[in-house]
Amino acid sequence: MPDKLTLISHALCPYVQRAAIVLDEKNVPFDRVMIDLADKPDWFRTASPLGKVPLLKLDGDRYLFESAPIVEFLDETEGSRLHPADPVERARHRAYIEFASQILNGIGTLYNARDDTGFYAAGEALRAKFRHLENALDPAGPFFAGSSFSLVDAAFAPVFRYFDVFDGFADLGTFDALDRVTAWRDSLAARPSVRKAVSEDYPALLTAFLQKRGSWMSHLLDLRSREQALQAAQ
Ligand SMILES: N[C@@H](CCC(=O)N[C@@H](CS)C(=O)NCC(=O)O)C(=O)O
Repeated sequence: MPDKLTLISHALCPYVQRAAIVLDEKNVPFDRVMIDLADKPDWFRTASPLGKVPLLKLDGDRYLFESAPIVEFLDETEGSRLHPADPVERARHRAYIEFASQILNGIGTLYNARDDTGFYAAGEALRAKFRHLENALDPAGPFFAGSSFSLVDAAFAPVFRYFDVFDGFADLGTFDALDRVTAWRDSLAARPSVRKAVSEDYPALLTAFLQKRGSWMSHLLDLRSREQALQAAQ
């Protein structure tokens, strides 16, 4: 293994967070290099065949790309295993990591929706996925598979982080009456590795990103800013 790993990152990327969480869970010290995805440097284009973060720099010119192989590599080479030993359970965990990626796509659909119809339809599609999760979770909690933190938890923590920001200005009701999912969300939010995966200004950075989408969500944020300005003037 190289002396120190480097995680090639972007401040808002949920897939980068997966790798950062796993590195921290395994107590692996690492450096971060931030990429401006609107102006990708040449070395990044060479190292990242898909032009995406995360990349994990091992040493010299050796990079790994794609979050799933990156976290599995870390799981195989560092500390105690976060993936289950049983092959069926492991396959199931991989499937739910993909499920988390599909939810991230749904979150993109939500924040890019141009009007209220598209926005609430995207919200309802997300809620249906969380309704499914309510029954897929180990009822004992606090994590996806019970007492042990797994790679599925590392994949879902960045999903829930979006809703921590959305909750400030949109009443989506995504988790209403989904008690297990809500408890899971709370447990993940309190986990030190999850807290450390982003910088303190993450909520402000995400809000600025959402404001610029020209979408229904941008409109809701605009309404909230106007309300706050009115209240401040009173
Ligand atoms: N399947 C990839 C998804 C990574 C991804 O979508 N990264 C985004 C940022 S969150 C990216 O780098 N986008 C830049 C681009 O597509 O140009 C993974 O799991 O690593």
